[in-house]
Amino acid sequence: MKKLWMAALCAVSLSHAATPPPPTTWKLATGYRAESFHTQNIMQFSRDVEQATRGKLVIQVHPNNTLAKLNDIAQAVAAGKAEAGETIMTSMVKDIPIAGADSIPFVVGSYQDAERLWKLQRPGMERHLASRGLKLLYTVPWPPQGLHSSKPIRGLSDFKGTQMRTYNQTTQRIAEMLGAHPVDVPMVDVGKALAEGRMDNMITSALTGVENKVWGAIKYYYEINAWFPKNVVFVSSKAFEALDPPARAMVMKAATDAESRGWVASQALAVNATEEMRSNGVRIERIPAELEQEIKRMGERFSREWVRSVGSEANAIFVPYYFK
Ligand code: PCA
Repeated sequence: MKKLWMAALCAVSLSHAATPPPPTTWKLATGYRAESFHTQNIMQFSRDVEQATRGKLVIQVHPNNTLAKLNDIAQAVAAGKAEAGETIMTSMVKDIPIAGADSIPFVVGSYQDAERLWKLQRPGMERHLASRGLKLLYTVPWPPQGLHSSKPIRGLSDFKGTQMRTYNQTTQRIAEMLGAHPVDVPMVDVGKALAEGRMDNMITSALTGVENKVWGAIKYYYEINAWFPKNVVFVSSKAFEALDPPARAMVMKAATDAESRGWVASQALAVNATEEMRSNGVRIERIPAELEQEIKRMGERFSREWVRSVGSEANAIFVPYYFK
């Protein structure tokens, strides 16, 4: 009898020893839809982390502004409302001016240049995020930003008085320079804003056009390749440091993989999205050469304003970008 009891006790304590501790769970907030390629990439990142840590770290993705609004995500993570987040880097420019370096018109004209710029921008971004209690994990660019319009654009006067959709300070300033009225519309509401007649044109990727099926109202798309903005994924330093060193290394490895995967996906989608716009009846055209010159001059004015207002940190990025 005594033996039986002993055996039963051993079995109980063994089963206790075999029960793994509950996983650490991170909530990751993003302002984009679950189907967006950025979010899909985050979901793969989350699966990779879960697999590498054997289920010890679970990252739950909360898409579509449900946990925090796109522009508030960095603050929400810093304040501990979520452990991790993704936002478009330019949403941080008020706090971290160099976050805007990737949205200066006509600086970057290709993915290669975008990558070069990111290498120069990354150390400063890491430092600024760290001082706000955030650890940068990775970035992925949106496809190049083009001009979508309901009417053909032949000259600067075609922008005058139009409702131009904006998504950050850069696009707002550009709308002002063009003499249009800026209308702030989150990416996920673009279809609705078009249907309600609240906007006539916008500068964003063809991919965002496709995701929002803009072809009911948008009839023209001009591939002006204005800039390549990036989304950035980060975690609270506190949550990151609470992991043991092997788990931290696994998160960083998964982040590096997510960055490479995302850059490749963005490039492939850029081509497909323009074709999809075309096959839905949107005319893909070139803007007249003279207008292109005028818009580029505006871009230069914008960069001058930007470098002047940001100062030495801007020079630290652009001097090597242009001269090395
Ligand atoms: N789509 C996002 C940001 C850049 C892009 O291509 C948007 O339009 O809000």
